[in-house]
Amino acid sequence: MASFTKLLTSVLVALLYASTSAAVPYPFSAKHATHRVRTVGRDSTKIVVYHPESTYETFGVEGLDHPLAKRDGFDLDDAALSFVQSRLNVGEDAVAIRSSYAGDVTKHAFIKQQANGIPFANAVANVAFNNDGKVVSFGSSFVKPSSVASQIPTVSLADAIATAEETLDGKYNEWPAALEYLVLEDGSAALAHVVQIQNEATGTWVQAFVDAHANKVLSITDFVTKATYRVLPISEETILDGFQLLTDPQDPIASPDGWHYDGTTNSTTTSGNNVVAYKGATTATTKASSLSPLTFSYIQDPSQAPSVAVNVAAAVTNAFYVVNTIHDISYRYGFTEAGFNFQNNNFGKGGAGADPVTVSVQDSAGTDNADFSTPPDGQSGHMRMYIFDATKPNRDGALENDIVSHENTHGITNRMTGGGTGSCLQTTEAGGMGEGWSDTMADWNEQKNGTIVDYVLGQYVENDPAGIRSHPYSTSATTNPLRYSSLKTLSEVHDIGEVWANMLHNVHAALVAQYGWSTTARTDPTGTEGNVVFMHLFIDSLPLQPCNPTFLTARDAWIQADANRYAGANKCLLWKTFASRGLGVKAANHKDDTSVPAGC
Ligand SMILES: *[C@@H]1O[C@H](CO)[C@@H](O)[C@H](O)[C@H]1NC(C)=O
Ligand SMILES: *[C@@H]1O[C@H](CO)[C@@H](O)[C@H](O)[C@H]1NC(C)=O
Ligand SMILES: [Ca+2]
Ligand SMILES: [Zn+2]
Repeated sequence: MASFTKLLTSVLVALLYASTSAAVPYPFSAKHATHRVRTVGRDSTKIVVYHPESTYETFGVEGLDHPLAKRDGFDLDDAALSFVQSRLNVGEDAVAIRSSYAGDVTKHAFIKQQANGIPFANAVANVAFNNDGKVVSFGSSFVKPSSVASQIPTVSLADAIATAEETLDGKYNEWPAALEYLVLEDGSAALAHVVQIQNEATGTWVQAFVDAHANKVLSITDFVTKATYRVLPISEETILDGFQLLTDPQDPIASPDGWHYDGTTNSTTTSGNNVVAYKGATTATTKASSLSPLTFSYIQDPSQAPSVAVNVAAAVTNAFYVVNTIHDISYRYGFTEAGFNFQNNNFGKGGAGADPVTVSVQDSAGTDNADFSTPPDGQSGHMRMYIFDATKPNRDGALENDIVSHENTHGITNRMTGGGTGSCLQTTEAGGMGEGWSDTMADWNEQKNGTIVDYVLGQYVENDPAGIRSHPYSTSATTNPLRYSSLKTLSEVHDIGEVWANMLHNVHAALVAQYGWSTTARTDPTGTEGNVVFMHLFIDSLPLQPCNPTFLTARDAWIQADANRYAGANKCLLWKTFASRGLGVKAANHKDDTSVPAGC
């Protein structure tokens, strides 16, 4: 008994420290789960973004009844609202649905806390149900604020916009403004005007929260995931994969009208329902045109600069192909219209349309980089690909499929986590995992057969066999020694992402070793092979996990995704693989644990 009491006390203390600011000594990484420091504007102002920590519970294969379970018929929104009210002991007026949808094995509702009829931006919840109507997981960052600001703004929207434009060095983009509560680190709830600010030249695209009583920028949601590529010494080796002319690569289920019909017209260029790819500033866009009816066959000439016409067309064509292909693959596994994907026309299948991915190839805003902006469902995702200048002639990021896949996957993870808001991978740890998932999608796509090999990203653009990450992704702990505890010393999101991507590389290898390899996994999600199982768990876990997940809650979401789709058949495989890299049952606060549940 005595030891039990002691354990409880130490757990409580750990939680307290984790949620207060100046607790010393505590690992430097303690704030990764709740904070992120953003540097904004001409004066490099630092804004500390705060998200209350999410609690996360999963309920295994059986699931849990919700209060309306006895009722005839199942209404997703009603069931979710009543569950959250009873679980958190809050009234009807404290909860509102943000979005909801049904996937093939789970139904998802995303909920916002509210007060005085005004929603909270950073106090949210998500509930998932299985097809028996049982609750399978529940994430929540709901708060009991110490004080709630008056719901009547004393600062006008116009003044708030002026402040946001000044602080963030951009322009209000006319997307409708909103009034929301924002929980601050001191426990109070501030009232904020929420406005989108953009700056094309600097690549800024943020949602700004301006205090509606004090007229100052309190926080931002950064829609842009930047790729700060590490430049490593140039070696002699060149990696040039051959081009192929593919005929009708579109998936007829995922893209029923092909890649060139946007719901109104058929294009003869690199534009269609899912993707619009072009080179140039937004003022003078150049798409690649088909040479004969829908034939885009431009032979890239590596001896010439990326800027010569044929190389531009080849790069635009390749980016268009890769982004459409990722659309089609992810669609098959659950990133559908209702699941907040990127399409102009949604064919009446739910979600908000008019948001195909726009891809700016050889964007003039920078070099040696790429980025992807993910605003909420209903606004286009935007990818910018740059030229890399490590070689002569320079190389084009749009010709390296893993870089395009990486960027595109930011759109998938930012949309699917948290119900289409684009706001739920904002803390340092969650942003780090965002980088990890993006590398993982490229890794999954480029494996060739049932022998999962070490994977290196970004070899072509840097002309370097070591690529742009610190280690290859590998099942060998010698080749890649990264573990959960590596987060104690890492603070840059790509570095954190490497830890997560390597764990997932190991999960992929373990599943393929167990179940073999499907050569049709990209278009057929019904297979039982390991690479199919892996992609299901990858996509399924995204809407299950809480807003701003940590390694711990994301791991739990994978294990619950397996309970939902495979009745937990891979529970021990998943635990063992995560535990082998320190993310075992008792892992916490970036301390490794290698234990697995009893029975594994
Ligand atoms: C668009 O192209 C497809 C395939 O070529 C064709 O079936 C369809 O009728 C066209 N639609 C319009 C509106 O031109
Ligand atoms: C499997 O793919 C790897 C590259 O990932 C290649 O080296 C190997 O030869 C392939 N094995 C077979 C049996 O095709
Ligand atoms: Ca959409
Ligand atoms: Zn990235």
